[in-house]
Amino acid sequence: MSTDFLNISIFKDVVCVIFVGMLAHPSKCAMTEDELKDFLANVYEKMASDMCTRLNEAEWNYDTDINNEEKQQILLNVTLEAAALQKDNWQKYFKDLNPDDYQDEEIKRQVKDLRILGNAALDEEKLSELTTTTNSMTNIYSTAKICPYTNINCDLSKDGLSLEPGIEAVLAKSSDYDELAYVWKTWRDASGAKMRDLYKIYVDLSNEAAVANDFKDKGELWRDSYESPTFIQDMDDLWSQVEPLYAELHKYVGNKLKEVYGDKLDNSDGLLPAHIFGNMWAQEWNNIAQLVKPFPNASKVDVDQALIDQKYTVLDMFKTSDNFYQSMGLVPNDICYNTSAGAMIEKPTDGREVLCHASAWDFCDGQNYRIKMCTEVNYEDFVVIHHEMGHIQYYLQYAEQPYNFRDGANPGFHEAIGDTIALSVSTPKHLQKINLLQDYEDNDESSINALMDIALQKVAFLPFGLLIDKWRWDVFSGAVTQDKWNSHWWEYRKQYQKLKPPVPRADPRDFDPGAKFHVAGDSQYIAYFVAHIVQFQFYRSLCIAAGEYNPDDKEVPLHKCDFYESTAAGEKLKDGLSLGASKHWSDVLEVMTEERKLDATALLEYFEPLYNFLKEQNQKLKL
Ligand code: X8Z
Ligand code: ZN
Repeated sequence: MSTDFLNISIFKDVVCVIFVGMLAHPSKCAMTEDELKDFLANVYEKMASDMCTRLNEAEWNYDTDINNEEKQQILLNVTLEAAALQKDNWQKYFKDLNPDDYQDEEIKRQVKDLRILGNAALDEEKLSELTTTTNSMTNIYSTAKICPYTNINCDLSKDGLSLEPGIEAVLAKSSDYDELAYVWKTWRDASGAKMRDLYKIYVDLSNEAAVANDFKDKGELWRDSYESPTFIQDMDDLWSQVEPLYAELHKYVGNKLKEVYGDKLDNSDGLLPAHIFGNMWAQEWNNIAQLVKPFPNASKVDVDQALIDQKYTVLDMFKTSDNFYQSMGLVPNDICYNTSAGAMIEKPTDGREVLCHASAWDFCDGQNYRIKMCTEVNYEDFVVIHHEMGHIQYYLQYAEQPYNFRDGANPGFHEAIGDTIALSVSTPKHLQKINLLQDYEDNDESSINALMDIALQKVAFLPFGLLIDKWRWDVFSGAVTQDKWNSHWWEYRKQYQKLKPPVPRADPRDFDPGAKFHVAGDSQYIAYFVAHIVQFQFYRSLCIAAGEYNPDDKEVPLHKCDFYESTAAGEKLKDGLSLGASKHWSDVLEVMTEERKLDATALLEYFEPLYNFLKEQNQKLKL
């Protein structure tokens, strides 16, 4: 979590008049290059960092005790205080700055950033309403509970299941078609449907803030962080590259699920019901791996069992992940999972309601970094730990950058780092090294099984990663009106994921997008789509650096590379991460991969053996 989450950055309230004597146009209060450099380094840096620390502390305290009204009030107060200060200083010093007036590339980049006020552009009353609205949606999402299938008229306060771990566990483990449909529907009734009216307030106020920042709407403001005038087209082009692979996976998995569910499952329209993929949003399908395994008799990866057998604790999983990062010569991550230093790595049992969705925090003081996660001992969470550790490693690597550059090269880079590491960790080769996989025989069949496991996470995710923000861009721009919000959502679910709802949906009763954390929580999502593409570019490059992959030697496929203990790979990663946001992401990508564009070729290279297998199998189905 950084202050961008609140769209606020803060600097010291210095008095403009101190610069006036030196300025050519004192009325505008613009600073010369030297003055601005001096101001940013010696005044703004500390002030912005201190306020960022205060905001993160207030946010942390609230997120880890969300029914505490006092903490909610403190968060609101700090948010308003920060915004008022930011706005005041923006009016005095930054609003008239023009990047073209400066020579130094880094100063130009900082000026571009400083000119954006974000939500602080709203007056106090409206900012207060927007903050309260977003907090209320997050609160609804985090405290929503449903009755168990076996006791549908339960007393929610006593027997209600929350998303983590209760509801997610049902989704992951049950293959009772009707139970899954019940859980799928009741979760949406308890979460999304309850925030539809709040979402309208949120959209209107967010748009108002965006317009005050000279953007057409909030979607355009969000897309600005990707610094690409063709961003929407870029995303569509990436989707075109990967869609054929997704289509084969969808077809193969659909046929396997048909074998499991028989007549209950009607896929005659080419669409599959969204509730049988082991995940509330069908965004990752790894929990149904056992149902769709291509070669059930070949060796398979069952890390869940190994973790249990070896009596792993949550802390052990964090230490194992940290060990991987350190093996590459990266900075130890131990502070972020140290509960005495404030981290929350398990769901509290003291009655507090917390926001369980995993996150990694930078407290902007160069000392405090924390993970907040309701971790369970299973392979899925082991992978999420690596994801969160990637955020922390990024924070640590760019800690020496100025405040404005302590950020990802773009939001997708931030989401990709831990996933890149997890790609290496998830290879059977590595899992054997750390003893989480035994009796594994490496052959063509087990390789396809292993690759399928990764495809169920990564390929299955792609259309979901794209469609959430496609939908929000349409909402923010007004291309879809409130009376069609939910049906528009399902048009995209059908078009991209080829999924349909298991029970009828209707506007205005239902609001299914709100049943997803990032929609309720005002967190942009296209970053994950970008991350799912670029992590394969990173992975391929690190594999080459580690001497684990040679693109000209087809004998050793990309998906078998493990760069554990490779300091050469570690150096490559450091070179990119330490730049933070100081350069355009194309430049950072070049440092890390020698490529300048987002491109799915590395992803396709990685999955090539599986793609060929799926095409061949699906072809047989037709005959
Ligand atoms: O939200 C997350 C991370 C925290 S940044 C756990 N992810 C997305 C999600 O859960 O929907 C990681 C993958 C996609
Ligand atoms: Zn993340």
